Amino acid sequence: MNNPQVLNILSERSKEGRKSFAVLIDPDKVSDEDSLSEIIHLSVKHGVDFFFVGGSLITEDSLDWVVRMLRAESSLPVVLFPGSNLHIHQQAHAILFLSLISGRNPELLIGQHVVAAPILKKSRLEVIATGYMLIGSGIQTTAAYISNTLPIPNDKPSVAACTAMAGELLGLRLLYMDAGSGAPEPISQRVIGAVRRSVDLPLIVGGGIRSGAAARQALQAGADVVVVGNGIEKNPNLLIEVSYIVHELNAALNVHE
Ligand code: 1GP
Repeated sequence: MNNPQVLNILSERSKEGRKSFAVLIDPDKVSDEDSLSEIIHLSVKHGVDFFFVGGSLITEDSLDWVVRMLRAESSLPVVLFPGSNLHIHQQAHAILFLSLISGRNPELLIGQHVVAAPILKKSRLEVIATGYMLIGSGIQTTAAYISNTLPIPNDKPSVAACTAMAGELLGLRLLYMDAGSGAPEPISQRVIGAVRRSVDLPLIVGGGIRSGAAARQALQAGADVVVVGNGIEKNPNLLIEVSYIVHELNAALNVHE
C-alpha cells in the first residue's frame, strides 16, 4: 500500500498556514452504497483533503464496506477516527491514536491503547498520536456520554490551552478539538484561538459545523483542519460550501506570498 503520510501532510500544511477539509463518515449513519458514493464523488470533485471514518459508537456492521468503498472509489487519504479498539481497519491509510486528554478516564487515556498496540505495531497503518479534547456545547453529546468524561467548558479557553500544552509536552503529534457530533454549537473562536496561540501542533476542529460561515470562523480562529460529518449527511451541498471556503482561504494565502 502506498501510504500518503498523513501527519507529514498535516504538519507541512499547518506550517504554511494552508487549511484542510476532512469529511467525516460515520459508518452507522451511512444508509446505503449510493449515498456514500455520492459523498465520495462530491468530495473528489470539490477537492476535499481527507476522509475521516468513525464515531464513538458503531452499532452496524458497516465499517468494513465503508472503508473498502472509500479506498476503491477515491485516492483520498482514509483516516480512522476510532471510538474504541474495535474500530481498527487494515485497509485505511492512517489511524488517529486518540488519547482523550480533556477527560480523566484512564481507559481512554491509555487502556484501549494497550489492547490496540500489538495490532497496530503489526499493521501498515500510519499511527498518529493525537490529543483528543472534547469541548462542551451545552448538551451531553454521545462522545461525552460514551467516554464517561466531562468536556472542557466552552467558556474556559485557558483550561483548553493548558490541556493542549500538556498534550504537546507529552509528545502528542496532533490535536483534535471536538464539540461532539451533532453538537448544537461549534467550538467558540475564543477557545480555538487560545489553543492555537499555545501550541504549534496541527489543530483539527470539528463538531456542530453546519454552515460555511461556521467553518470559516473555526479556520480563521486557528484551526488547520475542519471536520464536518452530521451536517453533510443532512445536506450534501454543505460539502461544496465548506470546500469553497477552504480553497478561498488558501488562495488568499497565495496572493499574499
Ligand atoms: C465529530 O468532529 C466530528 O466527532 C464532526 O462533528 O458530525 O457535528 O459534523 P459533526
